[in-house]
Amino acid sequence: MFITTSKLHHLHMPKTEAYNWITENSYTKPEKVDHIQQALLERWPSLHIEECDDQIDRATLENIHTSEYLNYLMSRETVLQEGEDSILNDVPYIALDKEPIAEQAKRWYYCSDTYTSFTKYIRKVACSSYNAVHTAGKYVLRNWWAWYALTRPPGHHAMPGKASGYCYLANASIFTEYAVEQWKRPVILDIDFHHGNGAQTIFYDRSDVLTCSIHADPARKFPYFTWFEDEIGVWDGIGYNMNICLEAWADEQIYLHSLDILLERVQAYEADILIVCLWFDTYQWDPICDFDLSIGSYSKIAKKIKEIGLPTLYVQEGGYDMEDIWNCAVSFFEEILD
Ligand code: SP5
Ligand code: ZN
Repeated sequence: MFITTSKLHHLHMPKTEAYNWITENSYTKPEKVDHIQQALLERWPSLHIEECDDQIDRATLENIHTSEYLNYLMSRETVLQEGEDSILNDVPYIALDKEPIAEQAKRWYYCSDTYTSFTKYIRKVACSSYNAVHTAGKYVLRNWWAWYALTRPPGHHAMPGKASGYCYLANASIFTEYAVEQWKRPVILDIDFHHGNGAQTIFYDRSDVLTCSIHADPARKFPYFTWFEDEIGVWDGIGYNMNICLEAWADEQIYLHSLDILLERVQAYEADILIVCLWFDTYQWDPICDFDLSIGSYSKIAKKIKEIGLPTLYVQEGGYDMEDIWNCAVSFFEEILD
């Protein structure tokens, strides 16, 4: 297995996020990916790591994102100060469907929550993160069996015109669209604790991409508004979106059983490339999530995914426990690399 990383991710270090009108330190720490990289290198010293910059074709992004949103991301570099994150400076508005002129109101048009901070170099950093996914993905298209995009920021909550849930560019979805252009038949399997609402929204009316997600029931957790089990797609997409929502304290047995159900659907779909939105916020000590998986659970999850036998791109999403996150990663990839 090989790894790509986003060279520029340290340029994005939001300080704060707000929740119930209370400010907390941001959970999206750069150390997260650094520690995982270090742990994987210690375990597999000859691991090949490719660092990616922000040189990515805008047309590739525009397959998924709106032009005005990409312009907004780009304009942060001139609007924001070094080290500034704007969450507390902006007054919350209910956004309507037209870009406001006032700078302090734009945030609510281009972002749907109070956790996701725009920072000065966010365009560069988000492009570098996507580039890591794109670079790894292109190897997988050539049938290399496993590449891991160890990137930051994540992507699976980003919408075509909005940032959300610490995500800015819909990394996995942008690459999936690229894979479809290359005549592939992809599946997105999202095993982050939170629902992969970006991919669901983007591919909801299509049958050329299967989207599957296991996540916390949105009746109690982010992204709250939709993404329940009865959402199975519309028009051509009916039957090509599958959600499994789990209750708090879902343990290994329940989780693996849910994964079996999704993987059965994946196999029936006869995909030729698997894109896994991966991460370890399903871990029992994650500070903002409530599932009950242990470090050893990740080997078992990896084993089931590997048994599908498809060339696989692993895309980094969430994961907020800073003590054990790299143990979870080593446990997962030990199985993949065996
Ligand atoms: C990629 C990803 O995992 N995004 C997750 C976004 C979840 N946002 C919800 C954050 C709420 C954190 N507040 C917890 C307060 C505990 N004191
Ligand atoms: Zn998550």
